[in-house]
Amino acid sequence: MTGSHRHIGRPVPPRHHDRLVRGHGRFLADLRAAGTLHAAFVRSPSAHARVLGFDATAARHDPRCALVLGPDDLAERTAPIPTAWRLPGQPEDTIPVAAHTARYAGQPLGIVVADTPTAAEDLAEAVRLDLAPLPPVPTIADALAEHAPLVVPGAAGNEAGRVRFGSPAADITSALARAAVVVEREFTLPRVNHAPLEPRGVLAEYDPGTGLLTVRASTQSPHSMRQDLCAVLGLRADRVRVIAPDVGGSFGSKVLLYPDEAMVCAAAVALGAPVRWVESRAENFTGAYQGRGQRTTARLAVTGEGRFLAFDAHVLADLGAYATQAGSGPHQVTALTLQGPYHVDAAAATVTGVYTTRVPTGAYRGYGMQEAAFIRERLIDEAARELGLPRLELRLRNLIRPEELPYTTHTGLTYDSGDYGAVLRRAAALAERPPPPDPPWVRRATAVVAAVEISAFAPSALLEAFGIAWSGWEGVRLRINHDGTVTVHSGVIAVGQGIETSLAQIAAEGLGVPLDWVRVELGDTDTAPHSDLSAQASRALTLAGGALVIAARRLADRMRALAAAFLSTGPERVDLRVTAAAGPASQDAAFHTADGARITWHEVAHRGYRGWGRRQSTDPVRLEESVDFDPPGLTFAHGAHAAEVAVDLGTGRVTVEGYWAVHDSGVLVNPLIAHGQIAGGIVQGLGQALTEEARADAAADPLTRSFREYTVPAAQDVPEDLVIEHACTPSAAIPGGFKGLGEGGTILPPAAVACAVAAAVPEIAHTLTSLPLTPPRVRAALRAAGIT
Ligand code: SMO
Repeated sequence: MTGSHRHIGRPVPPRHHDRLVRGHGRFLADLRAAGTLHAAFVRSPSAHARVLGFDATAARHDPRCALVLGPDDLAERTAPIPTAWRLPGQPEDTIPVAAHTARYAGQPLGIVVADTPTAAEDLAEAVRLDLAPLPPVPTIADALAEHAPLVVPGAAGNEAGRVRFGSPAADITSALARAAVVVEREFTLPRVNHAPLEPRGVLAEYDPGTGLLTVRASTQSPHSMRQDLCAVLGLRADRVRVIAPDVGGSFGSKVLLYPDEAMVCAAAVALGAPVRWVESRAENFTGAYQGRGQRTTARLAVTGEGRFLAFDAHVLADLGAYATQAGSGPHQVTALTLQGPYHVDAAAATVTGVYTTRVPTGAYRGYGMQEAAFIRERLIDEAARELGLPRLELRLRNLIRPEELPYTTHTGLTYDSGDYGAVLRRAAALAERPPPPDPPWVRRATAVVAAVEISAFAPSALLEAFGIAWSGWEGVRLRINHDGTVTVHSGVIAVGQGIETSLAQIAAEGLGVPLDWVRVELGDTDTAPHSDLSAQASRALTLAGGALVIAARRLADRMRALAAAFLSTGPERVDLRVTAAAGPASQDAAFHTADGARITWHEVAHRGYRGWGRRQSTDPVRLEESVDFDPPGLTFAHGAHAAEVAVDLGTGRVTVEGYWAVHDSGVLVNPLIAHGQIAGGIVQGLGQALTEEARADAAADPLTRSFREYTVPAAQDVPEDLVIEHACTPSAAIPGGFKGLGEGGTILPPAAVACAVAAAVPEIAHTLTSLPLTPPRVRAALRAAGIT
């Protein structure tokens, strides 16, 4: 029973499933503290206005009211939220908590605290705002128009800085000159809402006696929230504790500290009482940062034989009213990953950040890579059409071959491992099936697309090179307790992805103990190792998991050495075996020698704790290991997706009838979790392909404020044939060989669906450059092409 991989690779049901299904989850709205007061916000009804007055007299005189903080009060109590990732030339590097000018509809201008949530909302509505209107700047085009109103007062314009990655301009020019065909298109990737099942929320408790602020928040990143709270509230790090309870989805929307979250904490400090806020769905649609939002001009140059010569793009990024810590980040990643899995003589992209008077944008699952894949794969299809080459053939001709890895792209990314061609061919083969008989008004086709995914977002040196003020390393603390049970602490957190189960599997595997002896504790800055990025960027499993592999190996060796000493033999002569046992612990683990001597795992731990080691040497026996892991470089997962679509020529409705995905995510720790992650990502990506768009009107007022106007995929929208396969090339950079897979599923669906629609209806292919492919948009294209 000592064979390797008893736990890694097993489809163990995720631990949180049973707990959540039975109603034992503890989400923000489930948390109560004695004497909790409730917060509501005074939000700007207008996208752009100066706040001349904030009159809370009526609210303050109401007996239900505990506190009101308006812009002036907040200015006294808070500093702005710092920005960690800036564009060169960006005029601002903070977001105010105290705003005297509203720059987007829904921006929080003040907070009201009362004894019930309803009272807080009533009193917030009773605050009288005196607003002097300023002209709205709803779109990128409006922002860049001549004499456009300024979003940032005193700035030179609405450009929020600019950066360029990739080949020198001369290389692009010479590649273009050699091209037989140059395809150039403008792409529009609209803003989208993350729509997590659980909106945001904060419960802040301040103890005036100890000066300790304890914040429970539906966040993706407790440590960076603590850092930002310290900066905003002027508090010491040792007096601020941030805890993430169960988090019901985040997808990038809970990465950063928001002004309204900071206001809840400021109110708790002011009152010396617990203050809670649970975001409403409407607030989430208007006040939570959005994803994507880009207009990109891009071109692909190819030879007559279909060899790629150049990718070249200019990304205009709609950052919204402020450049958040992750505002330009996704768009920079679009520029960095445009080349994808292909050979090309030159590749370059410029990113220009643009301020508009809409809610800021930031991270969203797929982080700029979905945008890059859509642009690249559509360009390739358009080039294939112009050259008269089969689309799959054109891709296969240009894919980077496995023997060329490691391969460094023009933007300096070094792809480590995988077989891009094998994965693409497999996806194409899976999708092959005879078409059903369709009525004459239906056109049907399949497309196959490919992408490389940045995972294991680190090392710290790389983040520094990109000007990101965050570290990339991840730490774990692994402890064998006195009774032999195991506790893992990590700074990454669970957001529903199952990381607590995967980490338990890695620890159990490395130590050689039963899985249920391992407990994983996450999400508390008081006990977790430091983590800047935590559960973002497909990195939790690779980095915390990699650290855990190292820690478990060290502790396993130490336990073995101890056991051997107790048995008066050498470590190479003892063998750890897990056996069935009677009693509550259904399994037992013991070290055995060939001649029948044995000592249980529990006893080794117990005697180790009793100080046995001290009698042998001056070092105490330490059954705890802390490992900080900063990998040598990025690890790249990759995948290919095939979509079969049916296009109704009458209605313009696109139905995804089949979907096949092949991913190389390295060594899979838990195939069930891997499947769930990728399937969930695919469905989320299909929503962005077909229905999702966070719209606003000409006054920059949000038009999508609920699930009535903003349609996410429901169960009946998931293709009946949704097939996921894995090719597992272990990562050489990550102990354990893991690669990321949290975002992979989301990256390719818009590209796959749009390319399949282009194949089904080539007459409208050139128009398929904007998402989502809603029936009105497709119908308009069909009509313009004279098809309906
Ligand atoms: S978009 Mo993510 O939370 O890296």
